[in-house]
Amino acid sequence: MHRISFIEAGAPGLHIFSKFPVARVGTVLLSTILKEQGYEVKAFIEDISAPDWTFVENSDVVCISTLTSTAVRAYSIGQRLTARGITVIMGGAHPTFMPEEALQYSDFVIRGEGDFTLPELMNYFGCGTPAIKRIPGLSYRDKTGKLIHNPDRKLLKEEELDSLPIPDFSLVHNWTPSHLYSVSTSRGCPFACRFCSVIHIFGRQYRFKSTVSVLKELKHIRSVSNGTRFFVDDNFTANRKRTKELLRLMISEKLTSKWTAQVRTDAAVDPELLSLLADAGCHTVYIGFESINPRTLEQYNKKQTVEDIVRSIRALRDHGIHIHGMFVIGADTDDVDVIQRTVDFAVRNGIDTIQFMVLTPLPGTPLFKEMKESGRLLHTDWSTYDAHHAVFRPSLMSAQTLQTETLKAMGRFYSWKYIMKHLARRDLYYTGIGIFGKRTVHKTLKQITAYRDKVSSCNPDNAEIYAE
Ligand code: B12
Ligand code: SF4
Repeated sequence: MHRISFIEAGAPGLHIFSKFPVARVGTVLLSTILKEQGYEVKAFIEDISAPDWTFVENSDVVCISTLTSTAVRAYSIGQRLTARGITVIMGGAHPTFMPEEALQYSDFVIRGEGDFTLPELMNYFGCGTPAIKRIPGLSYRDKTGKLIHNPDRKLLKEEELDSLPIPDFSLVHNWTPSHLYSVSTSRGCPFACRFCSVIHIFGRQYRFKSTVSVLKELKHIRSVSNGTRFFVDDNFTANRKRTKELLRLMISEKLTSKWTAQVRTDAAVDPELLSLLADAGCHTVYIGFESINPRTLEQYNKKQTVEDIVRSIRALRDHGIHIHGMFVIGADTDDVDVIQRTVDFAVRNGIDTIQFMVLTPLPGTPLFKEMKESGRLLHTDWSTYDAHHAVFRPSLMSAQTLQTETLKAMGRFYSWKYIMKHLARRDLYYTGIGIFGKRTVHKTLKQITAYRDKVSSCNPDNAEIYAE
């Protein structure tokens, strides 16, 4: 077992980031861990470029990382490769919650964090130790074909996160230094939003890497690229004291070229933090605003108010930090009017870019359990669980209305006015996003009839439910 391919299965359709593909850290990190163990490894991120199938088909082991929306693609690759006798291992957000389904298309599933489980499995392949039943987090079939789920693996400790290698992006096929660099400085989240699967994979406690090891990674990236960095942490400013320390070090080490990060609205209550973010090169923050409907914020268990949202927008803008606002539409408390008011809100408050997502019950979340148990899921064609399709029966409108109106609202935001405004300022970045946003909406809207047919082919009753 010497040659390994790592594949991040591609997105089923367009989304607002399609033009700027971002690798998930897991793909590159796990590839690096295996390379450091002496394997010949190549990573293929389908959203960046098509895999080199000759290399893949001549690999001893193929690892596949998949989300729910990419699972259909991952399964088709897995099926093709297992049929050729290649050992296939799957991991990531979807197989973690659906290991039995994923094992129909693979030989092994690694649930949760794979940083130690994967090397242990590779050791087992090489020398039979540790015994397979002693590898936590592993699901597989035994010799009799029985499905075995070993106990969960404990989440990595902070010192273990620090011991992981710096992800080597040169392993990524067709990688260029101008691509976005994903950097993870923490894992986990103490909140419990009902639609989110993060805490069910990474736990409810923030686990931070030390500022020393983050700084080392940032210096390494600077030595190989001038590309933008994206801190993929679910909340980059979770521990303000620690973030400030990191930002000060970034400033003193002149690691201030453009970067972006995900934060919550509470980052904006601290003016010192905002100044440091701006001085350290933070160009844009991605914030889950989720809703402008107070009842929906409560339903989502978001633990933030509309006032928090408005205040954070003002404070961030005052510090010259751009905002990518993410909204999730379709709660039982949302009617069509909320969709219209959300786009008005985004325009009025000067949010730079937005993403309107249709509420999507993802396996592993309380929302999924609830929708499944109450028979509200229209189907489980995972390729449409991409937040651009309505896959459940909403309370206050039809599924078709939810889907089309959410897309149209996004189209109203990325309007000709938006595009011309940025063009007049010679801001090609936002002009490009405007054009791409508009095109994404247009293309996705055109596919609605095909989706309606697909939905009704799963169950004839769905046709009525979808459009009722
Ligand atoms: C960066 C990011 C993005 C980027 C890049 C996405 C990409 N390349 O897919 C952007 C912004 C474009 C994006 C878009 C979307 N995203 Co996103 N994203 C993330 C985020 C914030 C970080 C990913 C990351 O690097 N994590 C850190 C590393 C360490 O974790 P990891 O990559 O998952 O890998 C670890 C384990 O999962 C495991 N593992 C992973 N793969 C494999 C494979 C093998 C073989 C093994 C053994 C182990 C293993 O081991 C790794 C190390 O411990 C996560 C949230 C999160 N905290 O992970 C959401 C997350 C992955 N996204 C999610 C979703 C829903 C989406 C969208 C569908 C909707 C949206 N929010 O826009 C789209 C779909 C994109 C697509 N690919 O089709 C969900 C997925 C849940 C699910 N069940 O599918 C997540 C978990 C967030 C959430 N709220 O639940 N996303
Ligand atoms: S949506 Fe964000 S804040 Fe809420 S649980 Fe998920 S990661 Fe945490």
